[in-house]
Amino acid sequence: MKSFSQLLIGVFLAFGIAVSAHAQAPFKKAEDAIKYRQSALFVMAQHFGRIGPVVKGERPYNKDEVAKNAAVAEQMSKLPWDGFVAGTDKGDTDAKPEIWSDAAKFKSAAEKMQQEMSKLADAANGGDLNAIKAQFGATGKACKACHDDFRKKK
Ligand code: ASC
Repeated sequence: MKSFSQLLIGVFLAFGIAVSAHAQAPFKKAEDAIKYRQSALFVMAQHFGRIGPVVKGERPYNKDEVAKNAAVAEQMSKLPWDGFVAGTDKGDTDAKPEIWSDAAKFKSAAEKMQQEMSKLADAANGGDLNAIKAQFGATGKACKACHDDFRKKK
């Protein structure tokens, strides 16, 4: 049977682990949160951007290629948001303070972009180039809308 002091040590250990996990969850440093969200958005933009020449007719349409790019972009679209940790409008970032002061609007803009990116992935899987073209435009609008309101102009 465990002694009271052993139980007490157990409780303190569990609490200590919970506290340290919280301190690290999900980022150890503000810079990591900024780098994380920028990285996800960068990879997303790379794969979204690769579909651009196809919808403009500058590159032959290949269904698998577009579907793969759209799938990666869709996955990436889900990631940046927990990187917008409170207080990380300082440092190496173009994030506007409105992200935090108008959080509901930012959330809905972020959700809109994810929905449009998912619709693009669906269209890409469908294989109808005209539908892909239309949805590529709609998705780009959602990217831009969020930048207009929440990203500092360079
Ligand atoms: C892109 C990209 C964006 C959006 C935006 C759409 O390819 O990198 O941020 O499209 O420019 O207006």
